[in-house]
Amino acid sequence: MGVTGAGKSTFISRCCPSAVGSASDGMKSCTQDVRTYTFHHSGKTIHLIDTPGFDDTYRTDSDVLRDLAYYLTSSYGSGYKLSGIIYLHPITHNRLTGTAFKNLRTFRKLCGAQSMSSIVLATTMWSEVTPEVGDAREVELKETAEFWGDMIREGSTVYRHTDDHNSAINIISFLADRDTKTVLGLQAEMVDQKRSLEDTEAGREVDKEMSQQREMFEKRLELTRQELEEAIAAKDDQHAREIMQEQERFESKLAAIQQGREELRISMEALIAEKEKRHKEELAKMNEQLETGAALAGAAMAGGCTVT
Ligand SMILES: Nc1nc2c(ncn2[C@@H]2O[C@H](COP(=O)(O)OP(=O)(O)OP(=O)(O)O)[C@@H](O)[C@H]2O)c(=O)[nH]1
Ligand SMILES: [Mg+2]
Repeated sequence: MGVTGAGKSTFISRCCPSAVGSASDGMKSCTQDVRTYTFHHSGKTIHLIDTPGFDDTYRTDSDVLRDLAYYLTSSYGSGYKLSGIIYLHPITHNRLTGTAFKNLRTFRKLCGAQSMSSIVLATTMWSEVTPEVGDAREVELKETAEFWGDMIREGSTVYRHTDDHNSAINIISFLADRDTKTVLGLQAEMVDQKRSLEDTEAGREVDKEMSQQREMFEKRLELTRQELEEAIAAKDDQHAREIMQEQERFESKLAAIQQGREELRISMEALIAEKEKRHKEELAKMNEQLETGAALAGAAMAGGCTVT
């Protein structure tokens, strides 16, 4: 997981080069869906799950959370648990910006306290900064409580990913060798406690962010109403038209926020029913890969990678 452009898809391609999917080329997000990549390493079958980041260019946070929730609850409901979660952060970001910070907050809520020791916090893009700058930023990330400080205290492990195969495999080996499975907070909340997405910690966080956005747009809209009255009184038609166009933009933002908040009101069953067909196909492929993996594991196969 990690913000758009953090290097998630590239990390996966470093683990299994034959899985080179599309990587994003700047600020626009590239990975739109949760996807699984399977490869074999040291006699183990590894499934890497690529995810879109929050604050995605094309989708609302609630839409991204729904996708993650669907994948996480349907796989856990079918008996699959995660060995770990890798959170990537580009060291080129000189501070945790609003987006990165929001992403991290939702990520922590989604994982829950019980999964902190199964998290690897890895920095990417080291070739893009001088060692001094990179070192200083890494120290800031590690020592600031609300960045990575608290998570490290609760058991998360920090790695530098230097954009090559060995560095990616080191992280995979660390998690695979722990031989520990974890249940994320969101999985326990939705599957075991039967809560709807809006009643999970991550759902509440996303809802809170959206509610703040709504307030901001409502305030802006209110200001334009006064401006419009003044423009009409001054018979300034051109300005009045511009204000009305701005109002339309704010109203459509507000409608999208409202829809996003409503979309959080969904249970695990409804999420799964909605995507039942895709769910069945994915599980069938996963089982097929597990069977093939079990057959290949004895031969200590390395390299081959499949994508679902
Ligand atoms: N220098 C350098 N470039 C990287 C590294 N990781 C990724 N990139 C580049 O950064 C860009 C974004 O990488 P992606 O792997 O698509 O990022 P992502 O996290 O999957 O992005 P989304 O799918 O949008 O969420 C691509 O052009 C990559 O080639 C890295 O460690 N170092
Ligand atoms: Mg991607």
